[in-house]
Parts: sequence; structure tokens; C-alpha cells
Amino acid sequence: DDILKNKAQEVEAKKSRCGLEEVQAKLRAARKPRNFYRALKQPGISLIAEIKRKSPSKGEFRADFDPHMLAKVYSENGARAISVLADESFFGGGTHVVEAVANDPDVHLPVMYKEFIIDPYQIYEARSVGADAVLFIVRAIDPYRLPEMIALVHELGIEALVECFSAEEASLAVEAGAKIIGVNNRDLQTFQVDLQRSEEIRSVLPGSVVTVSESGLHSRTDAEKAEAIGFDAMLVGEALLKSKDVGSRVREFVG
Ligand code: IGP
Repeated sequence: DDILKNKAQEVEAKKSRCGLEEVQAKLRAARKPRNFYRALKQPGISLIAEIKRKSPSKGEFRADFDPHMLAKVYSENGARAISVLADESFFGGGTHVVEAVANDPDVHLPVMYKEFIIDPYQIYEARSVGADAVLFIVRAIDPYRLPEMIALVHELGIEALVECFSAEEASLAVEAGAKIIGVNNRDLQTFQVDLQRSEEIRSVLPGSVVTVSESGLHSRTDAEKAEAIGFDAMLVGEALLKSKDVGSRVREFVG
């Protein structure tokens, strides 16, 4: 809740610095979208590898944090998409970080703009820096606005990963037009990871949606569990970011 209040202020400040028209003009010059949906739908569980400097529960992940190096290593070792934190206050990211990764000549994977999105302005902003997908947290968005937010994302030629914490939220997301649904294994209030809950939520989702298991995955065994439950993809941050040899850790997850 604090995060969202903070975010609303941040968005207002951004709008007054750089109006919607300006963002839309920049958007027209952005690179062409890469297909995030297709990237996840390939055979075998797909890895979305995450780039974040820190998190509220874990602090800084590595002393030599370098988004370019991470993106390059993720790409070269079999990740199928990259998630980059746009949030600065809590995760040490930034829109400019997403922009750098999305336009990095060494990176050809689809890039997701990971942010607490509460306003359509942020969707235009994401596309204007070259993002191929955005994250929506169902809990953070008014339910009646979710369909229009998802429709806007699709109109811009990109995808939305819609994150849920319960079967009710997941059904709401499907009804709102979500094609890709993420189940967060970590409760954002208690920071507890519960794969059982994810399995229950996965079981109520229709086969037509692409599903992503998010947070708290630490080994190939976890990846295989997620795959066995029926997830098409997994979103992994900490386990990769904390590793000395990031490349071999990525290969381990990819299997
Ligand atoms: C990655 P982990 O435990 O592998 O670092 O988790 C990702 O799922 C997590 O960063 C995340 C997140 C979020 C962060 C999932 N949903 C929403 C911020 C906001």
C-alpha cells in the first residue's frame, strides 16, 4: 500500500516533467516489439531471467551489479526473456535501465518492464523505451480498469504478464483479457514462499493462457516442479543474481 501511494506521486511527478504527448512521440520512434508470448510458449519450461539491484526483503544482490553484463549472460545461456525492474525506490531499477537493456546490441530477447503499474501513462512509457511486455499486479489495479489496461497493452503491440495471488484474481484476469498469467509464489506481505498455493491457482486456469511461476525458485528441481504442475515459464531473480557464476546457474535452470 505504501508502495502504491509512493508510486501515484511518482507518476504525477513524471507526467509534469514529461507529458503524455511527449512520451507518445518517443513511442513512435521505439524499436519494434519482440514477441514475448511466443518466447514463453516454446517447448520446455521457459526462463524469464530478472535484473534487479536490490529488494525490500533481501537488500542488494551483488557488489558488481551490471545490467548489461547480466542481460548478455542471460541471453547467451538460454533465458527466453528478460525482466528488468523499472522501480527505483524499492528495487533500485529505473526506466533508463529497462531502456538500456531493451536497446542493448548484445541482447535479442524480449524485455519486460517490471513496475507497479497503476496508470496508462506507465504503459506508454514502457513501450517508449522499447519494452516488449509489462507487468500488471491485479491487486494494484482497480478491477474495472483492468480490461482497458490490458487492451491498451495489446494495442501497442506488446504483452502483459498479469500477476495473481489467488484463484479469484486469476479468474478476474482471464475475464479481463489476460493472455499471460503469473502466479506469485511469494506473499508480498509476509514474504513467505508457498508453491502449494501456486499449484492450486494453476489448476483453475484454462489451458489457453500462458502461465508463469514467479519468485522463490532456487534450483532445477524447483523448475521441474513448476513444469510438472503445468507452468509454461518461470520468473527467476535472486537465485541467478546471487550466483558467482551466473551463466552456469542459468544453464542449470534451463536444463
Ligand atoms: C523474482 P525471486 O525470488 O526469484 O528473486 O523473484 C520475481 O518473481 C520477483 O522479483 C517479483 C516481484 C513482483 C518484484 C515478482 N512479482 C512484483 C516486485 C514486484
